[in-house]
Amino acid sequence: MRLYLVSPTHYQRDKSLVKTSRYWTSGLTLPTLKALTPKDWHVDLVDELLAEVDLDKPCDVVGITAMGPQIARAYDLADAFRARGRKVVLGGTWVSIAPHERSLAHADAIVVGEAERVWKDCLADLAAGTSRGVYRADGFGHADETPHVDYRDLQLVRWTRFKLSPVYRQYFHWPLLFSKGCPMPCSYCAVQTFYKRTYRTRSVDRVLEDVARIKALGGTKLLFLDDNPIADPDAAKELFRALIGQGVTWASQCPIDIARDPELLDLAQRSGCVSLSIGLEALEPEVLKKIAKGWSSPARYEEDLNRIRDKGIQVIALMMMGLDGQTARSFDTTLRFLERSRVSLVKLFTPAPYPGTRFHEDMQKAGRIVDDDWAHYDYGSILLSPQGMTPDELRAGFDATYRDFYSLSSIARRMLPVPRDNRAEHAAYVMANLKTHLYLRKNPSAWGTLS
Ligand code: B12
Ligand code: SF4
Repeated sequence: MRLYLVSPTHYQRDKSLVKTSRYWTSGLTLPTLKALTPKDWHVDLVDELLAEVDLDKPCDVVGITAMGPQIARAYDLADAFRARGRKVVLGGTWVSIAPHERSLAHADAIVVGEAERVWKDCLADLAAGTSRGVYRADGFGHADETPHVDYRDLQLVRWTRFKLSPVYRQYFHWPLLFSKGCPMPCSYCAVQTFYKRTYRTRSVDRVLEDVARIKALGGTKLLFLDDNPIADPDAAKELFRALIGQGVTWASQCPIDIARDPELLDLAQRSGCVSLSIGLEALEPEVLKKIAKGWSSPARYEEDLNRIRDKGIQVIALMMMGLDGQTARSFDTTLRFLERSRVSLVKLFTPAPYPGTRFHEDMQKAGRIVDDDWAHYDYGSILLSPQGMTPDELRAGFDATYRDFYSLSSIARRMLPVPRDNRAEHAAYVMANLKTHLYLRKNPSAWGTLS
């Protein structure tokens, strides 16, 4: 039997597809699904961000993953494959937490939750010409049940460039997982919804095996795909101690709490942490409370970010604009805060009511969702009617904050003087700032594709 695993890209407003010729990392979804597939299946993989999906690929089953706005493209691809007589399975975060009937209209089966415990049954049924429709993974097994992937299956690595170009070797980050899920309650978050606020860590030995596999391919720059690698601080400390001396550097998403445990932050730095993406979201406590993120205590943000920066760790701040309680003045306050805190990069998000989250439920009840087209659930489309500003003010403030943050004067304010430690990493972030500056000058509303 033949299986074709597809990660779609997403549509731009003119219906063209977002494409790129290189990307700085690669998800683990498709390689993991391949590793979970019985060995008598032949498996092909494709990531549409970089390559073309072959609708006429000879295969029996097509498995399609989807996150965020990819879902619209995933449905179109599913329809196209089914029109050609292929059996289609949809799975992933969006499919799992959004209303299932919407996905079932485009697929022979959907997998809800992690594939680990249901994928083999689903494939066996489809091979036998039957389907239960919804294959629901009940509960979550130990995180070590997630198989090792074959890193040669990563779809977004440019192998020849990796071999030949030292610049590309600095650029590409090798993905791995330490933990799965998050116990925190942020109401807008698809991760805690998908994992039902559970949290599990893989054993340190399993992670070190992945590190060894990556190093064997010549990789030393790691990206933990975790959403919250420090939710169990003792487990995180054990991992960080084990990474010291491995000769790797790493980046991850991480809550701000890492700055509030000196031992944890110190170990993170010593184990090779060079950059953290931190969901700060908003600076006003009452705004954060409304999205169940009051625990993040924004009054401490500046001090926290100083501590992280003092360790030579770059900060990528993730901020939401247009939340209830924010006004047109919030753009300026946010920009000044980001500059004072000398944040290396920022990603702005308009609030996105992902179907299945509590935030979606709240906004739907309040009749505030103004755009129900899932193709628009990207970083910056206006999906909700804002309370403290008009939609035009939100659009203008959002675009201006991006433009001003990546202006040359702001880059100088944030990135100079050059720190004593991790100078190569710092130089890479200066370059990333300059490239974003040029990109935004050519494409002022390019927030949908900034990542
Ligand atoms: C890597 C990543 C990316 C990379 C992907 C690069 C690539 N193409 O390879 C980049 C940076 C491009 C990216 C972009 C975006 N991402 Co993203 N991303 C991730 C991340 C960090 C890891 C994904 C991963 O590899 N996980 C490891 C694998 C093993 O887990 P998994 O994907 O969940 O797969 C398991 C199950 O879900 C299931 N499964 C998944 N797919 C399928 C398919 C089938 C057929 C089956 C049977 C099972 C199945 O089985 C798997 C094994 O258990 C996740 C966070 C996370 N915790 O997963 C977010 C995440 C998936 N991204 C998300 C989002 C929203 C986005 C963006 C919209 C931007 C944004 N606002 O963050 C964009 C949209 C991309 C686009 N082009 O349209 C959300 C999804 C929310 C939702 N409701 O869909 C997540 C959960 C992050 C979050 N904090 O909310 N992302
Ligand atoms: S801390 Fe991050 S991953 Fe955890 S629930 Fe909040 S937003 Fe989601």
